[in-house]
Amino acid sequence: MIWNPAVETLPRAELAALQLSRLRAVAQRVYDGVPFYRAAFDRAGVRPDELRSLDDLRRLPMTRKSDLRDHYPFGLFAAPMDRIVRLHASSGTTGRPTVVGYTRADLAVWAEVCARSLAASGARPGDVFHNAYGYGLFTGGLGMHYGAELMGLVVVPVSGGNTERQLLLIRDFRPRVIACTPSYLLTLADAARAHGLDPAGVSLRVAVLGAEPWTDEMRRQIERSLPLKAVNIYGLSEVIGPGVSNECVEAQRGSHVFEEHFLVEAVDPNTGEPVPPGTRGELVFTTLTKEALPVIRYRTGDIAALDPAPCPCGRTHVRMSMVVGRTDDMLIIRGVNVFPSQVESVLVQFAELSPHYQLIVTRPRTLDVLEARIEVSPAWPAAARALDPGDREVEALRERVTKQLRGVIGIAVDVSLAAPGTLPRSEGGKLRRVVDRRVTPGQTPGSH
Ligand code: DLL
Repeated sequence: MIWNPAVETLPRAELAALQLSRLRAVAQRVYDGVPFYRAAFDRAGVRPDELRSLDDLRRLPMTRKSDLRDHYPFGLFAAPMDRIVRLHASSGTTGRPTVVGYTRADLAVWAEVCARSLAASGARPGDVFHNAYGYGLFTGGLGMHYGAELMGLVVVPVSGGNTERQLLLIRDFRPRVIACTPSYLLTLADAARAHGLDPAGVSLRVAVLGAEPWTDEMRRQIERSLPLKAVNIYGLSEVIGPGVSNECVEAQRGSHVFEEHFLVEAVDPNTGEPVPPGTRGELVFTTLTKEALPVIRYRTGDIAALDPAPCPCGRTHVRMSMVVGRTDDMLIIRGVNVFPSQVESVLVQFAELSPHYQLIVTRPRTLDVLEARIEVSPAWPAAARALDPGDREVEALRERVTKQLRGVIGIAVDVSLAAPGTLPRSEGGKLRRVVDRRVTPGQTPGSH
């Protein structure tokens, strides 16, 4: 179902005209109201009234997460505090959180794009909606909440965590739609099985999954274990929260970016130059309507490809591929770029393995070592012997996985198998799958 057909199917030429007039307006607003942007525009030698076509976007300076952090907490706000009605914050990998603000109009836009996302995912008014994204400073819970209310869903604001209670509510309220991180949906599916619940009897038909990287392979795995469609929702706090883009359930070939609010580019992360359609690049967003915290050419660190081709669903808005990684969770191991999603794509090919894994990077002397700890599937007959290195079957599996990983990633990976249920699980939030224990001069070890 298309929630707002007039906008979502707007002919491209009209959409572009709307984008240009909004771009000019937002550029003027930040130039006049936010000293950081005025200085950045001046340094780049560009004035808002010089923006004559959408191509001129490229003349504008880029904004980074560090710029928000440097102006912590409210230094980039473009509206006075008496017009801000909500704050959210995302936990950075290090140090200060990134703080974002919303005016009433911003909240209305946000609810609209989340309603669109839910409708595009296959939710229908009257559906019970189990919202297991975290409520609080994280944008997932409240963002989806108001979008769901706007589109007329029956919202169960369960938030993250307390998996037992979630199962009880799913059994008794019989929601048709769930929203959570993909890793948490797997946690819920595991817990259901452990409680002897038959996944085939689950009422859920639509899962709106995002907030962390996942893959088409993982989607297939989810759709095999539960009788539902797993649909991608993408977003980030700095742009608005969830609802920057969403897959249409009709085609499921990329996520439509809600372009009359969010202008998107894909650029080469090294040069900042645009990459051609269909080529992976770093996504860069300019908000066209945000009042409290507009961002100009905000570098997300997310790597994905854009597809401007018309979509069979009728929506005209450009589609982005699944995010294949972040410029900053991209591990460089012995000079080779490694994305956790590559590891995931290998392990879902093995019926003996579960999708739960952890990557640990160390540097015992001078060379990086990548260790992949992978849980075996409880359904694998040899699962109980997973930790026995002398077991022939276990060792054979380990060798096959090692070989496959080497082929895909291009470097040797030290694989160890773990018993079912022993690796960290999502507690409703984002799961940290990478532990980087390398210490390089001037850098502190951290986890991504
Ligand atoms: O994660 C907003 C959100 C909430 C999106 C609920 C979807 C659902 P942040 O905490 O600011 O905001 O984190 C944003 O999460 O730059 C991506 O790296 C990652 N991310 C979000 N959605 C996806 C996705 C929310 N569908 C960061 N696939 C982004 C891959 C995603 N990565």
